Amino acid sequence: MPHLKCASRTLGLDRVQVMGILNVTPDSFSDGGNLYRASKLSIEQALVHAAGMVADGATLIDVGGESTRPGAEPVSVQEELDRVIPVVERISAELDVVISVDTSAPEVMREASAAGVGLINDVRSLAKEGALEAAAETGLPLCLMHMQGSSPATMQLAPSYEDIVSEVSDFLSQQIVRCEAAGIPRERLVLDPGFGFGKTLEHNLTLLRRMDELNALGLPLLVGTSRKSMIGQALGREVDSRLAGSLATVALAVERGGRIIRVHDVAATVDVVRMTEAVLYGHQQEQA
Ligand code: HH2
Repeated sequence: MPHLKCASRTLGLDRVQVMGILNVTPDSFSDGGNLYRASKLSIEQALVHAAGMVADGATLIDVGGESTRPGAEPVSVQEELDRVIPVVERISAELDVVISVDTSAPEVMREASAAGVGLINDVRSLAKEGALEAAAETGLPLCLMHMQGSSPATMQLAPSYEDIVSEVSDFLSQQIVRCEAAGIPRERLVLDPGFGFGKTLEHNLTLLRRMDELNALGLPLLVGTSRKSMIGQALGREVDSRLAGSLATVALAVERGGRIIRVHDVAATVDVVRMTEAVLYGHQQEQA
């Protein structure tokens, strides 16, 4: 049975798992503007939000202290640590859930691992200096994601591909080789096509349509389309009106082999995932 050893917890991947997004950035947990620090109030808010997502069926909580939206300002490592670590410690102490940390910084990987994280999610696929070594040292599973361009600040300037699916696939297989060379076994890896990261609307739609081709890499796929601009552009919807569009992509992603679905709207996503699995595999299997 496919599974990930996430520190003290095991995450079974025979069923699709839902990862709830917990952004600890000033725009998501505002406590007075840009001078965000992990105040008692914001840690409490983060915990309540995480607990709600767990009650709704999330089995992973992805804690991120750096906004990776196109054009987002970079944050210092210290600021990221200040945002993320207290929240990870609190969730780890209070909730029965796998915590993942959405970071590219080696220092954050190390400290988050010590604070109770069970998975490292790096949108830059361990490209920052020292990240590969830090991730290897933690012994944790890793999510490797495709992004065209070296950073979220510039990735949307002029995305271009001959064949997006084979280019994403080639990139991800190179990352597997790189990890294995650094002593990280492939059983510890999760792959992500990186929806919205250096891709136009047509690129994103093609990638989802043909996502099943990435199963040839033989590793679990993580999919993050929730509320993204691909949905805004396809439907002409603002970010707070993208739930239905997001759910359509979830059903398609599950049908095409997605094993972990990263979302903001956990309850609705869990229903769509379970319903899609019931259609694909039958209700008996769905209840097992
Ligand atoms: N997308 C975002 C952040 N982290 N990690 C993975 N593995 N896959 C993704 O698609 C992914 C990710 C997008 O982040 P951002 O635009 O900051 O918004 P939010 O975190 O609210 O989704």
